[in-house]
Amino acid sequence: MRTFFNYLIALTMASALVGCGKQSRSTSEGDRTANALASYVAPGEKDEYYLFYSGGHSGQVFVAGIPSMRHISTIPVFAPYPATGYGFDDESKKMLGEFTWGDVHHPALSQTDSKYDGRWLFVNDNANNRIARIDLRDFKTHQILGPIPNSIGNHGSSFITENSEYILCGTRFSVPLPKGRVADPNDYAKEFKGMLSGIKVDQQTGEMKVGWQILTPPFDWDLGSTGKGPSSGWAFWTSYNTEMAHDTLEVNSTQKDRDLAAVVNWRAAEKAVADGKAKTMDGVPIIDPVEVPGVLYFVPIGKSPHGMDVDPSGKWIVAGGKLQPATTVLNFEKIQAAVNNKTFEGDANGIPILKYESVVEGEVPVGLGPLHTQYDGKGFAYTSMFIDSNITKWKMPPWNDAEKKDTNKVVLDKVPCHFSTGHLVVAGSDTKNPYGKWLVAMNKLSAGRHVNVGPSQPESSQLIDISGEKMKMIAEAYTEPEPHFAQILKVTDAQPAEVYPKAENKDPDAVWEKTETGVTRNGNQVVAKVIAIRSRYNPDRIDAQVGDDLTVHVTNVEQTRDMIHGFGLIEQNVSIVIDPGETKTFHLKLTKPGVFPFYCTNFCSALHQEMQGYLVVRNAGEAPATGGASTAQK
Ligand code: RUQ
Ligand code: CUA
Repeated sequence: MRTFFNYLIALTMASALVGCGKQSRSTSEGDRTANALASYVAPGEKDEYYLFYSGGHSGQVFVAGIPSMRHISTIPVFAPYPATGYGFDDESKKMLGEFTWGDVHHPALSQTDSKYDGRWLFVNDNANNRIARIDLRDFKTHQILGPIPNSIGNHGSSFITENSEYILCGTRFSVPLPKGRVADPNDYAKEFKGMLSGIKVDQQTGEMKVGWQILTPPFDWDLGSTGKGPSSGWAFWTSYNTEMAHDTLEVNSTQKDRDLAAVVNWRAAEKAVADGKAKTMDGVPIIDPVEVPGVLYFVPIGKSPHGMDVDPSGKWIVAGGKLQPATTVLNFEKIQAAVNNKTFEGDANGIPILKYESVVEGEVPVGLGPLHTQYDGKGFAYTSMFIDSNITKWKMPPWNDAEKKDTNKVVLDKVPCHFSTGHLVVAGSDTKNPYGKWLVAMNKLSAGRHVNVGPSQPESSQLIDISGEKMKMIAEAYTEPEPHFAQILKVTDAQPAEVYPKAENKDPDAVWEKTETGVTRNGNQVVAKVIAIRSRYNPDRIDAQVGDDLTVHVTNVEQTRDMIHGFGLIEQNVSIVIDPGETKTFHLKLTKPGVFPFYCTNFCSALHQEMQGYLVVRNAGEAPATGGASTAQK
């Protein structure tokens, strides 16, 4: 009896120690249970939202579920990804071009009437000046546009307009233009130029092309967003380095108390091009806003700003000042009045600067290091605080007189984050009807939030419930590096396909019947048309010679959900993956003799291991032992 009693005490103490040990017990037992249940998605149940988050210089987009925060999919975009065969077949190889990496920062879901329409997701590449389109029908990358001409450092992007007419992009870096021209960085202010680009999106196909560009002084354009409602047709970007410094930016670009943000009338830009007011550089119509007034204005924003986010009503625009303990709230109606009445406080390089006092509604003392602001559509804003490591909730205007006089009064709540939050995302914040409910803080430094896996500490993001008056920290999860911005889409607002229907396969090299398959030769061009089906390839032998150009088309003829087959070719650096109903093609220059087995990489059936075949490569002139197998195999 006594022994049992001691055992119980020991057990209680042990569990208390485990609980209290390294973690802080700031969360009470009851809250722990409630929070766990809030993010718990039981086996067999599904998440309510997709979280699409940027994978930074991994070049990929990651999909997690909310509220579980489980990583459920990786969408390769700017880097090869053997798991889905991306970057190995002809089509994706061609999309990647000469690059094997990109730096994804800001995903944007397509919109119709300022609401997510579930068609596409666009992402920017900060590194190689590109924009990619992911189709939400198959969650795959279908187009990579770029490098965009006259544009270097595509960071301030991809900001989508309210009906997905354009993806708007701003340059982080400035260079002498056109690209390829060399000037001395000492002549930065005179010789270097920044650029804002409008990437036109075809409404039927989603196909992107460069529409027009607006030449700017060499400020470093930063984050931005697009207008809606009253600010429909406008877009906004902050900038740092209004000083136009070209070295030691840490010091030299933080001299002025205020930097200039861009206020762009993109409809006016579109019209200026239609009216023939643009010049052409590198094939793109370019507007010089000094010669075409009404397209670009500047507005001063507190020291080294970062995010600039339009609220769901389209009336308020909030900019975060990294080196100022406040966000600046601009009133679009006042911007419009200042534009119309020419309430300027001088100009910068010939571009009018709107008078700060005439357009600002107030500065909100949200804390230190405000970066980005998101909205719940119920009148509240949430700002990420890099230095303070928290999220601050505050009340949007309209404010009463007391609040206007002392904006401390509109700061309502703070929740600590771990650590140094960069972006945050509220579900649907950039639409006119946010879903609200969930906020994800994407933290820049994890500093020991996970068990130690060595010096490279895994990143972490935190799920916060914003449905109540006070924010509630619910869960924390690993996020793939390097998370920047994200978008949250209600699962029911997308309609992904389960297979590629056979009737929609328009690939001229698709084969569906055994009689259509085979290997043919024309000179040194050898073409194999192969069927993949549980659990074999047809044909399962391809004969060729050293020096041949081999083209292999593989069609997965399955029409059953999740019946994926792969095609891994040994020692030839080939990994393609074919979804049900899909045809994929790869090319190979055969340089060495030998017998190279190929096999299915995706577990497809009990006899998946048996799904294999041979590529037989003889030296040129050596007759095939099987007689004619290299010209026709049925
Ligand atoms: S930036 S942490 Cu690349 Cu989006 Cu703000
Ligand atoms: Cu097909 Cu495994």
